[in-house]
Amino acid sequence: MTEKEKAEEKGKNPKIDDLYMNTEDGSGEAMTTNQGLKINDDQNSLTAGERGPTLLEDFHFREKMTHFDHERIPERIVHARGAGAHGYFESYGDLSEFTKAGFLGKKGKKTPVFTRFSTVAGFKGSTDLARDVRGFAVKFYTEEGIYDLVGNNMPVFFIQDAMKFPDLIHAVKPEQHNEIPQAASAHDTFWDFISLMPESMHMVMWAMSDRAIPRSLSMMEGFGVHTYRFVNAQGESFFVKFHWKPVAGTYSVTWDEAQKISGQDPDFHRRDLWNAIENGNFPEWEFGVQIVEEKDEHKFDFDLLDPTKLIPEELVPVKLIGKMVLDRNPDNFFAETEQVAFHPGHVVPGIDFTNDPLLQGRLFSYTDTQLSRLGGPNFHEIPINRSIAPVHNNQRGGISRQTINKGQSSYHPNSIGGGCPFQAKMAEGGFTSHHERIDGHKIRTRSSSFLDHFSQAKLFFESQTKVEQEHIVEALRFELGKVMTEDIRMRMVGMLSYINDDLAKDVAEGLGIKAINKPKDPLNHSFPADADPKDYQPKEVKKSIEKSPKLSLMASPGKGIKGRSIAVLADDGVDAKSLESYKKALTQEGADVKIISTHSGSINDSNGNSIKVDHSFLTTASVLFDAVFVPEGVKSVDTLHKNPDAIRFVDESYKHYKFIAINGDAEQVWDMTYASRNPKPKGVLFNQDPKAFIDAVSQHRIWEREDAKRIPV
Ligand code: HDD
Repeated sequence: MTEKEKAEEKGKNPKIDDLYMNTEDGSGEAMTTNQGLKINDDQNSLTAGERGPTLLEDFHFREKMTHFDHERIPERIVHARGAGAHGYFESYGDLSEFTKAGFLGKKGKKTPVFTRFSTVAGFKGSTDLARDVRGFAVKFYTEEGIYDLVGNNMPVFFIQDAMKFPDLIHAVKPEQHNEIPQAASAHDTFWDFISLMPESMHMVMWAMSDRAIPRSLSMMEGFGVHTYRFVNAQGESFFVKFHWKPVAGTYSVTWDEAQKISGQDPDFHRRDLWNAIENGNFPEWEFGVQIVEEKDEHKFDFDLLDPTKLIPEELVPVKLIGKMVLDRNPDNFFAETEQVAFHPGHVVPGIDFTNDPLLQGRLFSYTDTQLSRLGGPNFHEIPINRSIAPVHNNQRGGISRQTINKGQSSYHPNSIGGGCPFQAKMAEGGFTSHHERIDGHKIRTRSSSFLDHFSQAKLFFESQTKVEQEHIVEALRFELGKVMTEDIRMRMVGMLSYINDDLAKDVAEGLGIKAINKPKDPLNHSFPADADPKDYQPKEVKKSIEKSPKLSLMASPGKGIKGRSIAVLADDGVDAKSLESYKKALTQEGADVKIISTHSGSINDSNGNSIKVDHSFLTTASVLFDAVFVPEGVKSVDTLHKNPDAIRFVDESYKHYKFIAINGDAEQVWDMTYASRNPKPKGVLFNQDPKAFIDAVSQHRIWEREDAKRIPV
């Protein structure tokens, strides 16, 4: 970004202005050492003679090499692979009845945010399309300090107590002896752990659903997971669950696509987010809350403190209270996306914690992990982590301290410094913890209200559409099929039978398991050594709701085709009118249209105009697009229909339930496909105007296409 562009951006987003203090731009400048000394030769080491050894004196070589040698920091133990963006949060209106949080205050109030999305299990260099939970972490730079909402794209979690987090992560990460497999839960140690952990069954249903393979980061929901607290100015508290609802709707890819995308473009999600922002198609989410009054804490058939449970939206509707827009890519991945440090314990007045044992453990872990990841206790001074609210306290020193604290005293109380920095009264914005009454014994145990492990797993599975249920079965067949230990597969199938008999039966069939053993006590292995296992076994409770349609991805469609990518297959001689009318209409609706041909460079249309080719069949694949259009044009069609890559492109799109538009003589291309054996193919639009295609693509996929699976590509 030039100085001029920077100047133009100034004042729009206070956090971006704050980052400029540390932003460097070398354009038009001389190269220097880190000490500011201008460099004359950055290519050759200082040597003794033309062919002689390098001299120790070469401070420039040593500085350059030393810095390079230390460029890396430890990657995050979980959520290592991620992508982030800047933006803002805008409040829809006054929420002071429930919370005194200023950023949720008056209508239209804007707060800068930085949001990082991530996969959980894979290493930093792994693929975006792993079957995995996605992290959804938002840092609000509020006037009252940093607020971090560190959530996921699924509203529940695998375990109920943070004590088990290291075990869960050791089980899911590549196995310790050979570091295989990368970014995948489909291996023995994960399913070994899960099969002994009935509390994970609800989350397993989510993780095996299409939620784990989103089409785009901007097409997934986000959840705070835990029940948090809102506190208003009168000190009254409310339980609250946080939601992010994508304006673009919730959509996924198929597992076959996900695996192919991982090879074709492991940066698929990261690129999609980057391009959307660069193209001005800013991803947006509405922010919602489910609020429960304190008096209603025990009115549900589950415990609000149990992070393996959600509150069905049919029981407590989501109230939309604001909107987040991501409108600016980072300038530097390492400085911003890699060094950003989130922590569920970063709260502002008006937001507080509950005693959810998973949340309580997280409150320790996040600061602790930054100490080794970011090298010490001053990571809050790293520009991306720096609060835009002023920071004053008596913390001093530590590695890489940036702040120059003035004055003689660094303790409280003091008289030398006039008692400053002073403690702020509540009325001045001083944070006070909610005055919750606590009365109990010091014990290590699990509340018996946490023991219903299957009801919501069942609710989730049974609330999915038929297609989604099929995908869950296929996912489990795949994952458990990769498990080598027979006993683990058997145990898992037995566990599934507690969720739904058909689910267990269908998975068993795929695994060639003839008889399902419904495991008996002890089904749960999480209990103290001296306890009676019987006290810890899952208990079924009476359900207050049989179905929750909102749990289906299909319940939240978006509108239009903004951000979709459409492939146009064309070659020399493509009909100018056919191509242009479609391209114009699709682009106007915000789609990203790419011309794909037999070679890179350019092609000539029927009017002799040169058209830039975005990709050849060699550099792209159907799995990277949402839909495909083949325009007419004698010569173009003649070339394409003889090209096996073009035919495969169309067949594969068909296999993945994508809409296909064929114009005029391009039917010859269609006729060469395997899919054309079906005389009445669903979702293939012959000679229709662009509007019909746009309406179709806005539905995302045509799941009713029964023969899609039969395509042998
Ligand atoms: Fe966590 C990172 C979300 C449970 C310990 N977590 C991390 C990130 C997200 C989440 C989105 C990445 C933040 C970023 O982009 O930098 N974690 C969750 C959710 C959880 C959860 C939604 C359950 C509701 N996490 C959890 C537990 C523990 C941790 C129970 C440990 C007690 N999580 C960590 C961590 C990480 C982390 C090890 C790794 C990097 C980091 O914190 O900064 O401390």
